Amino acid sequence: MKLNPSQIDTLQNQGFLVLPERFSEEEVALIQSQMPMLLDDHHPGNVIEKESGVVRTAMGLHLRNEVFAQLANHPKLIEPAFQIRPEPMYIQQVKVNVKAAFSGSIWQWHYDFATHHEEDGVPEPLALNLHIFLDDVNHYNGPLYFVPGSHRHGEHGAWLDDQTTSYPLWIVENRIVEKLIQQNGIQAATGEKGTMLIFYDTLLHGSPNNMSPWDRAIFSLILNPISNAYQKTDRPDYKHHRDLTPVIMSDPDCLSLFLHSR
Ligand SMILES: O=C(O)CCC(=O)C(=O)O
Repeated sequence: MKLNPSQIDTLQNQGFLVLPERFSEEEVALIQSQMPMLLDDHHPGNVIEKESGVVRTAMGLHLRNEVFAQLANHPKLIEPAFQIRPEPMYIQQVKVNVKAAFSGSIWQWHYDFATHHEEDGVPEPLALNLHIFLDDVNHYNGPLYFVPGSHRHGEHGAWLDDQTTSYPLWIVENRIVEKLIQQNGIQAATGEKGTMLIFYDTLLHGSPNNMSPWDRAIFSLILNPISNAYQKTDRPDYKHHRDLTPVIMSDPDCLSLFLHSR
């Protein structure tokens, strides 16, 4: 489950890495099967879309559900994370960005560190974002757009947009985005369900509305070195968990128990 040298190279050069067929169909089906009850449970970690009223993102999931508790320690996610950052890390955030058919809305151009730094006082851009596609992601159902190599430009200048969507986000001005895209291009991260994505904290990214008839749910785990922990606790725990217990890698079969009991 380790990354090979060429995958590490790609990650370092592009700032992101796509790993197809990382999770099996059965594992994805198990994860997906947990979603209806989580989306229905009126938890404050469920953030509702401004326009449509459907859930935009469901957060704090490892504390709300046993399958997600196991998934957040899964070696397919954790082993490459330790390869990239060989030091104790804590679970900063665990969510599913739902982006439902016809109604899931935009994530503006941003890089995650702006929010982590401004809102939570994280000192350095060392957090890793680890995704799993829970649906097939194509060019039409709101894939993430990345600007390859933009993580090497450091911080891009950001401001807090609490108007465009229901989720306040530190975003990057269009003129800076334009310059970076002219220099580096733009790439959509697409792939079949079960695909994994890893990206760095200063990588410029965003995603468009989902106007298609296809749902596009993506699981996201953010890990941050304990030595680089938050210094502010203004946001709720589900947006940046306070628990600094080091994440440990669970058994590769950690989801099997649930698979066999279905
Ligand atoms: O789910 C998406 O489309 C984008 C999410 C994102 O950019 C983020 O969580 O930082």
